[in-house]
Amino acid sequence: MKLVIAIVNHDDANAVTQNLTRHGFSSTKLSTTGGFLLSGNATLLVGVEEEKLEQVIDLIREYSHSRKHVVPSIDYDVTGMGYLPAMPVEVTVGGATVFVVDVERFERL
Ligand code: 2BA
Repeated sequence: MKLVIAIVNHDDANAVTQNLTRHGFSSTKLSTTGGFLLSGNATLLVGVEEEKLEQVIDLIREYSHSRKHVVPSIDYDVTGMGYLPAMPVEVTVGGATVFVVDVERFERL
């Protein structure tokens, strides 16, 4: 068995989980925060048999969309006067960041 850990945009999370459910996959959604943008995203946990792993990843891919975010940035003023405003930086987020790990043991107790 594998555990898929998928970080997706908060706005895509319900579409991903609903379509996983529709195809017979259980999932758990956690509310998380990205370390760079410090904005909310969602982390999905999906336990799946190895032969169905690619189907799960395909569904996550299908329902996760990439987005562009503009991040304000600041420059340090070398004259020592402090921080200066600088050009905003555009970053592309997602569709999904996916980790797949082996599950040593799975039980429903
Ligand atoms: P954030 O950490 O908020 O990052 C959002 C986006 O900012 C990233 O999109 C990437 O385009 C950019 N970014 C992140 N760190 C950067 C840096 N040090 N310098 C320049 N740009 C940077 P994604 O790569 O699609 O990542 C989306 C979210 O997935 C991340 O949100 C984070 O929550 C998670 N993530 C990505 N890579 C990860 C990793 N190696 N380990 C754990 N979580 C990860």
